[in-house]
Amino acid sequence: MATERTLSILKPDATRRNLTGKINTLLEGAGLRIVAQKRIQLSRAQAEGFYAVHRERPFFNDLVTFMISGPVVVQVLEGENAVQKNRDVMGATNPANAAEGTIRKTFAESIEANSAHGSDSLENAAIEIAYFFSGIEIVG
Ligand code: IDP
Ligand code: MG
Repeated sequence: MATERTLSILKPDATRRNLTGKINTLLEGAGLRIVAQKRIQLSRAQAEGFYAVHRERPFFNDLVTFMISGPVVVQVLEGENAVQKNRDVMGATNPANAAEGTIRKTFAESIEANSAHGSDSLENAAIEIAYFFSGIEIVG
């Protein structure tokens, strides 16, 4: 397994409930290292651009509205097998289906307000990281 980088977002439901530290404790506990991080307020256009692959899905407009409902923390995680490891720690998209101890099982409010985002492939991780960070903002 290789060292990878992946994009993580702590969503507005997590910042609103002051859960960023608790969530990052789970990520760091799994061996993922936060090598870049910033708290930002997404504009509608920025959220639409980030989720462009979901444009045709029925939940797209609601998702974008949710993602701009408060600040998010965008961060780059680094570690062995980081893309899959982050997904494993997050758990299934729908918290009702997420395994015990995962971020979404523990903290998510709903299938939409599910506390965390994680890139779904190494290829998408590179695209998503570049959407938010320049090279000099990532300190491994
Ligand atoms: P993922 O975040 O687990 O990769 P995706 O299918 O990529 O899941 O969906 C992106 C985000 O869209 C989810 O994390 C969730 O916030 C939202 N979402 C996904 N499916 C639904 C749905 O059926 N209803 C409402 N929101 C959804
Ligand atoms: Mg996804």
